[in-house]
Amino acid sequence: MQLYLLDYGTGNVRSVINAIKQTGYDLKYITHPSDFAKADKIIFPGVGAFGNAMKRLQELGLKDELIKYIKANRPFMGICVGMQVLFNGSDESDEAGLGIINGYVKKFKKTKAVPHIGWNQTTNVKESDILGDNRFYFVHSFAATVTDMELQDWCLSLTTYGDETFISSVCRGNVFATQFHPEKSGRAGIELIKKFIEAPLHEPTTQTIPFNPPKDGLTKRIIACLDVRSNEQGDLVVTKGDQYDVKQDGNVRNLGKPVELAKRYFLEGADEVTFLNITSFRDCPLEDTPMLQVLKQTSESVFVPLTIGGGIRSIQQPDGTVVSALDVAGEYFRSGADKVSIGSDAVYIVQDYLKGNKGSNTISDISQKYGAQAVVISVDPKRVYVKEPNNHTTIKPAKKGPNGEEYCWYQCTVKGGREARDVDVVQLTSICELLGAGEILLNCMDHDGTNNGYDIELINMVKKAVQIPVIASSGAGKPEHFTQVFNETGVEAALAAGIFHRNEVSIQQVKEHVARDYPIRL
Ligand code: 1PR
Repeated sequence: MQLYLLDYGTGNVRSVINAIKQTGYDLKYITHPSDFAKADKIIFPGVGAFGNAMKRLQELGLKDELIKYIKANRPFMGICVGMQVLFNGSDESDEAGLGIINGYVKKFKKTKAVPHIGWNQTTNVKESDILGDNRFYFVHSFAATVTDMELQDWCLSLTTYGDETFISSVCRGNVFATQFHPEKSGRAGIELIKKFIEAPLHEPTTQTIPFNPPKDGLTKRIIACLDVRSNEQGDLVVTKGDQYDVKQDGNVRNLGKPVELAKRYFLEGADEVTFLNITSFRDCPLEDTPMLQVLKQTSESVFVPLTIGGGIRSIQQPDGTVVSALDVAGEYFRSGADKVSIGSDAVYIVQDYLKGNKGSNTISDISQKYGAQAVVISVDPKRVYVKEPNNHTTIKPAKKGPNGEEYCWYQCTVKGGREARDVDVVQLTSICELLGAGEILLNCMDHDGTNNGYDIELINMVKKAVQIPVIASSGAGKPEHFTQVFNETGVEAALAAGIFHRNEVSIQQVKEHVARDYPIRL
């Protein structure tokens, strides 16, 4: 059996390759239209945006052969955009799809946070050897709904997000595709890929189970964060600051090795892992960036989404050439990142935007090429107390300032909190959303490393300002803090670092506590 992977050269396909390797099977790559004839099975991991995927298939001369291959009912598995392109088209682009399924992919209504990011439940509407009801990792803003008989014929499972039920997988004969990412869905996902590889050939099947919309099963996400930098001995270590100060007695705190810790958190049930390169403002040639190696190694054994932050900006190489931020991000995606997080550059972009410069920028560029879901904005705000409301979004906090100030606003910083800018969190996050960001990672310099709980007032302010998912960060000290932040702010995810690194609280303990009130992947 010869398995082929159809890679059209954008986004993170490393994870799919690693997931296939994990099943014990080998793969080859479709690089030429003649390769289709040699393939027994094809996996098409569509990553990025719909229009870009279709354009690349056309440019590589693969589109027509792919259509012929699928219409001949030869074994095919599409993933995410690899499923969406089977349809006639999508709200995301004017490019036509492959036209295999006579239906259309639509944008989610903004009655809930969009993109839909996280672990949600699939419910089968057909008997299937390949897919049972299970929880898988989704990340998308567009989806197909069951609108007519043709789609019912294709629909294998349904999933509900908020007020919308959409098709989470399709199957007809030997053509199978998922809206979710099996390669990012832990053990359940690896098993699914293995089943596709080992499945015997099938004839088209018909619907057997009634179409009842399932309940929304989206879980709250618990994310482990690793701040990474070199220590005095030159070793790359996971460190952790108190209010961003990572040194103790003059030395960088060393809490472990990045790849080993990430693996530990995956095995302990983290829903995602985030790496932040906290000394990224120092210049370093792109090929020497140590985080690229960390990602490559981590993605070999960690099958949940990986975010990389720190240094997503243009880089001047030693020979004077400049690598654009878009190309830097591309290098991270190819090394195994599913999302990149932009910190300092997001503040500079918003400052420019406020001055009236609304031209192209890193956020829109990455979003257009790789999809909004791949662009996270990491915010490093500091609370500033004032006597009177000023021109920034100001609140009256529960506790007054040190000099009896009744108001405060949250000022954005750059370079890991080293410099403050005249931009507040509401300006930053709402403008970044407008420019194409898909998620906010909301740190808080005042609460970082304190173990006193999240800054609920800050998080509420940002949550109200944007429609995209928000990850609460900084200050978690016990499982109750996670439940509290979900209850009091409605955020989609909560991140912690210190308590996990110091083994004070386990991811399992956090999840068991949150599971009392919310769906959670245990
Ligand atoms: O500006 O795009 O190069 O990105 C730099 C990235 O590095 C930003 O995401 C910034 O948040 C991060 N960073 C820079 N310096 C530090 C530092 O600590 N000295 N990390 C730093 C700060 C805090 C979180 C931490 C949470 C949870 N990030 O990483 O994990 O606060 O901690 P806790 O649970 O222990 O309280 P760019």
